[in-house]
Formats: sequence, structure tokens, C-alpha cells
Amino acid sequence: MNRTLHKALVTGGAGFIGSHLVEKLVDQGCEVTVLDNLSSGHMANLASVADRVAFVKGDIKDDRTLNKVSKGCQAIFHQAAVVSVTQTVKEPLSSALVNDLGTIKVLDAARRNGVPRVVIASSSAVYGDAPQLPKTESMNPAPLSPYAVQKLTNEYYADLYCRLYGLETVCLRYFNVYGPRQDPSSPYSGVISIFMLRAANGVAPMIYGDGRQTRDFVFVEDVVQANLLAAATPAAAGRVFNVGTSNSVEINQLWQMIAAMAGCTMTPLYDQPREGDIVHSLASIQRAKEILGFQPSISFEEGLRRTFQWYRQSGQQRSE
Ligand code: UD2
Repeated sequence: MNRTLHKALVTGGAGFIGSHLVEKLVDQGCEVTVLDNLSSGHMANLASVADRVAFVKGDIKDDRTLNKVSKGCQAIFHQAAVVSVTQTVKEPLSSALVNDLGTIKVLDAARRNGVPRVVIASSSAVYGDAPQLPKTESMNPAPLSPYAVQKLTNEYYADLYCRLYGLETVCLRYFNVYGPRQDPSSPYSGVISIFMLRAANGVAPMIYGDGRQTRDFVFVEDVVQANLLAAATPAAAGRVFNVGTSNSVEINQLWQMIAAMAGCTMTPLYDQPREGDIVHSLASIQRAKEILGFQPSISFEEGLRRTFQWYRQSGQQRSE
């Protein structure tokens, strides 16, 4: 790591991924401002650092707020977004105002205020269902939802801001992120959070399709690691990186692992494949390894154990 961060802004810092990033930055002695409108984030996610961060309840669409919170920062970690693919399909316009225009506003606030670096949360969604595996950053993108188009647009703007204005931007294409605090409450929440809740409640899971589809699940702490490296590595500027593990897990196998952990014996129910579902997703993390020095450190078994422990302890099992 080549740079120490003294002051940073995390947009969406009260969300699932953002709050883990905030905790880590605070642990490292960084002065952190969180900007979050609490539309999908929760103050409870920041409980462990509440008295050590500056929390601003506000919107990334609000230029004045953005201006204020970005002053003096060495980096902005832009995690705020409409994160539900389905919601962007239902509301292409309002989601674009946040995911497209909001991101441009974040980039421009950085430019105006002399913030040297912006790390942007992108998504494996930009690959669509292109059959090539593993997905490499040099593949042609094939976005299939407003969400994917918005994330890809973010990447193009990030690249432009780097070329036109010298703003150091780094985009991270997250694969399937999981871990403590992931919200399981919607049918479109991450499959691990849903299965954890089902297992804790003794309710059989629903598997869409034959369950042979696979995903590259990456533990949230490793995503935090990727963000910190992206902020600190000079050669990362202007680049896009996959953030996954290069390992994939079948959905059937995922349930078996969670059921074994929870001591459940229920048999899953099966339904039609979910519309628009891709069959396989797997990241090549070669570029992140070579340029960022990224190396996932939490095995899938360990990540699942930590996540399950959190669902058990946090009382999430009562909320379904
Ligand atoms: C992930 C991202 C999404 C987008 C997309 C791009 C998450 C949570 N979502 O969606 O934001 O980037 O990738 O491709 O990371 N499943 C079941 N039963 C359930 C829930 C899910 O069988 O109760 C299946 C689902 O049909 C899918 C797999 O599990 O095949 C993973 O589903 P997901 O919603 O966790 O994530 P994904 O890959 O669709």
C-alpha cells in the first residue's frame, strides 16, 4: 500500500458494504464522513462506529451537501446507489437520477474540490449473460438491465473524468457480495442472506431453476480490502477491476452448506428459473491481483460461518 488515508468520504456508508468499509477506515485512523439518505441503509449498521464518524443524512443528488462533505478528502468511496436490479427495471428514470446523475455529481464534486481519487462501486452486471467464463475486464460489456447500463455508464464517466480532468478514478466490479448485515428482507436480496434467514427460521428455501447455476461469492471484508487497495495504488487510476474470488459455488450446494451449519434437514422447494437469471458467473481476478495486489483472504466456509453467526446473534431470524 502506498498512501495513507487521513480523510475520506463514503457515500452509502450506512449500507451493507459501505458500513463495513467505514468500520475499517475508522479502525485505520481515517477521519470518515458518511453521506447516506437512509433509503436502503440503516443507522444500526454504523452502531460500532457511531461516535467516531461524521454522519450526514443527505442525498448524492444534492450538490451543496456533496460540496460540503467532499472538501479536504483524499478519497471518496462511492457506494450509494439504487442497488436493486428489479427496482431499476420498474423505475428506470428515478434510478438513473441516482445511479447516473448522482454518480456524475460525485465525480464533479471531487473535481471541484481537489479530491484526488474516487473509487466507484460497479457490478458484474455489466457482463450480462455473455457465455465466456471467467469474466475478464477486457470482455465486451452486455448490460441487460437499467442497473447494468447505469453501472457501465458510471465506468465510462469515471474514465472520462480521469482523462479529461486528471481525477484518479477506480471502478470495482463487485461479483456476489455476502456477509453480516446484508438485508434479507426482499425477494431480490442476496441469495445467501435469504437462505440464512430461512435456515435460522426452519423454513425451506425456494430454489429457482434446477439449482445448478453458479455464482462467485465474495465476502464483504474482501470487498473492503479491494476498496482500500483501489484507493492506495497509484497504478489503479483510470482502471476497472473485477472483485470476486475466482471460485464458484452451485446454488444447491450453497443450501446444503448453510443447512448443515444450521442443523436443518428441510428439502428445498424448486420453482421456475427467475426471469433474466444468468446461469454461471465467475470472475477472473488476475488484473486485481497483479495491479492492486488483491487476494481474497476469507474462505467461503469461513465467510458463511461468520455470516450465519451474525444472523443468529442479530435476531434477523425474527424478521421474515
Ligand atoms: C447479482 C447481484 C445483482 C446484479 C447481478 C448481475 C447480489 C445480491 N445481486 O444478482 O445486483 O449485480 O448479480 O448479474 O449480489 N436464488 C434462489 N433462491 C432465492 C434467491 C436467489 O434460487 O431465494 C438464486 C437466483 O435465482 C440466482 C442465484 O440464486 O440464480 C443468485 O441470486 P442473487 O439474487 O443472490 O444474485 P444474482 O446473481 O441474481
